[in-house]
Amino acid sequence: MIPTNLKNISVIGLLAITAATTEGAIIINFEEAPNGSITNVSPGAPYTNSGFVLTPINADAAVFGAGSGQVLIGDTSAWLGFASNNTFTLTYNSGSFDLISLEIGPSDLGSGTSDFSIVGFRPSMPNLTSDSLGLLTAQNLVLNWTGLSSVTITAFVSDGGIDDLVLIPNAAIIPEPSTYIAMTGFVILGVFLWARRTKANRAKEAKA
Ligand SMILES: [Ca+2]
Ligand SMILES: [Ca+2]
Repeated sequence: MIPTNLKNISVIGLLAITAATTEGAIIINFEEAPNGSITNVSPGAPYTNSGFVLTPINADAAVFGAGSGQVLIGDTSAWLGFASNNTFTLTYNSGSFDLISLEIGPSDLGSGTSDFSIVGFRPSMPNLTSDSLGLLTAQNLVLNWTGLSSVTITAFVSDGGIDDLVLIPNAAIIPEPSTYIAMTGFVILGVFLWARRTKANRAKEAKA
């Protein structure tokens, strides 16, 4: 049986690691767009937020505020919509980034169903790809892609939209594997000290 103290130490260690990996995430949900607004997004006027830039290849795109009359099907909040085959490129202006997840879906400006192709580019590493076919409603796509230099997002078949991008800029202070090793070492040291103290106490009790 694992002593209760030992269990607690392990749980604290795990919590510290979990908190570190989600720290510094940027969520782009387009909710800064005024209600009812439609703001064109084009190659010369890309969408920017917190150092992230979303640039389309043509002007068939817009940020739609809630209540604009157009929706990402299945989601009535503000969103970014674009015509089919209008590829968006996502970059971060201070280095690489991680794309944890995003919402994708068909736009009600189209025929109501769309395919998505998302490609992640990493320096000196193979590209990452994710294809989602026949989307009828918005869905959250978890990617957990790390170390990206850029990502392209394209809707095919019919108009599409995105929302709720969860991103981690790599310029932020994020623990590297060596930090985890150091943290694990710290936990092991704690367990060792606890075990030694328990042993010493037992020895004292035995003598008493
Ligand atoms: Ca939104
Ligand atoms: Ca949403």
